[in-house]
Amino acid sequence: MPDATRVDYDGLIPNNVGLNADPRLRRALESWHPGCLDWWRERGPEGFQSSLVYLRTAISVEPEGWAKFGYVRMPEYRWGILLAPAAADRRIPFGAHQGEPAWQEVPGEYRAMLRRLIVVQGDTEPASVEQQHALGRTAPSLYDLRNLFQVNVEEARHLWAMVYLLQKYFGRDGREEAEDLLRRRSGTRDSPRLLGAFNEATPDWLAFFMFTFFTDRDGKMQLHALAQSGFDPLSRTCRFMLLEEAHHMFIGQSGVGRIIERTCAAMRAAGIDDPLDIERVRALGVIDLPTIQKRANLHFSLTLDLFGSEISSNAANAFNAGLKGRYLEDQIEDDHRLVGATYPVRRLKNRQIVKEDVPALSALNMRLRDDYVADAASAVERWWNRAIARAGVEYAIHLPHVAFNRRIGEFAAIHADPEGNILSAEDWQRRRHEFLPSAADDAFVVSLMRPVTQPGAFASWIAPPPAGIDNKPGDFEYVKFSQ
Ligand code: BYC
Repeated sequence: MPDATRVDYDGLIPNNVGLNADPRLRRALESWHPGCLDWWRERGPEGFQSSLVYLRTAISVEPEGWAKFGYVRMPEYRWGILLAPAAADRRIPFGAHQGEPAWQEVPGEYRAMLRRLIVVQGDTEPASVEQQHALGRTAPSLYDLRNLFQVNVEEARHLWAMVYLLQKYFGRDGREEAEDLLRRRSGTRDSPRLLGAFNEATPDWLAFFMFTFFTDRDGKMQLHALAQSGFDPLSRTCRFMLLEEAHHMFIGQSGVGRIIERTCAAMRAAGIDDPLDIERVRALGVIDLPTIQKRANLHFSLTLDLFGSEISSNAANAFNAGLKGRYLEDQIEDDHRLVGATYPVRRLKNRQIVKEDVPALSALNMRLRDDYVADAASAVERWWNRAIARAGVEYAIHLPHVAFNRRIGEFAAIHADPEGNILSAEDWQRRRHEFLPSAADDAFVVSLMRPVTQPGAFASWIAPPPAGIDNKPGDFEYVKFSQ
């Protein structure tokens, strides 16, 4: 087995998986690479391809010092294949095979299920880059522009990570799936991305920050669940990806936090006490808090759909097979097989939302979703509501009920308000823009999106960050445009 702590940085593809000793795999990856670059040029960031961007690149798999910072042209970014070091004598932590040695090769009986999980995960990575394609044109600062590009190159690296697994472990059909990952396109009718939220538009920077707050947080939960996998290469890949994911959520929580901070400061300076006095707040060139709440409602509900249905035999099978575990499975104290266990799930019964105990195995999507909701709710308090309270404004952002605005699962059949009260179709149509952004709300946000490209300057609607990336000073030139 190659020494996983040593990263080979000399070849075309930096890696710690011993690519040099595996010519068949190296050829497969090298022949996929040009198509990936074509995809990047076509659907990656629009413009800026020859700009120098101050980016973080993963260079090691040691927790200390795993990345370096420096100016890079994005197409020259070193998209490496990096797996967290193997744990000695790792065992399958859950399911019917619990306690057996972790698989180093694909278990034949679970091949299709495993491939599906890897393909779904892989599909989200290029999808998010496509969704964010045009945002560089309207960045509110060079700092934010650099953060967008950092997210984009790392999502592309995560695509590489899943393509590595497909090409190394799934032969010809893995190679075909790898091609398909470059063929599908977010938001298209003929060849959409696999999961709903990854076909939605990201039309402005508030949407980008909400996406990295809510949807990247789903990424965190799903990667944690896959990091528990008994298929060791998947586990190690996801463990390393989680290192990068943390920064993406930071960008989301601090991004919205900075918007809130700016709004509240402008309201205070103008003597506006009522956050619902939307017209006056908007006239200050900042985003009113109720619009931020509506955007949070939208992105939260779209993201809840990514957890699948309330009752899922797919999730039960993946757990039983030892392929996908629970969040922090290795810290849970139970039998890790869930024999006879139950879990309380909110369900729709006779048009009422009720809690019902169901077999825990079939409720695994909901358990992960509950962990997600708790994580998101605490981040809302910490990053957003504290900023509002600090400014002395009376308002709080709340996460809506899980039945609100759903397309997947039982609640797709009903309409509910953010408190979880069921609404008739007429009431929903009449009131939906109390809860979700209207075309006018969106048009207002888009009207604020003007590029700010002077080092150290920020758009009117967002506060500067308290600290720079890699401790750089406030006027650091994070992106140097091509001449
Ligand atoms: N849209 O049994 P069910 C990230 C399908 S984000 C469309 O309830 P299951 C990132 C489902 O495929 C994390 N279809 O669902 C973030 C199934 O179809 P089949 C991504 C959907 O399978 C930001 C059928 O409905 N990773 O990394 O238990 C930027 C019945 O479904 C949807 C993963 O998701 C939907 N929303 O759970 C960049 C982890 N939901 O198979 C990156 C891997 C369900 O019967 N994926 N369906 O034809 C999984 O674990 C599971 O596939 C899901 C669904 C959790 C997504």
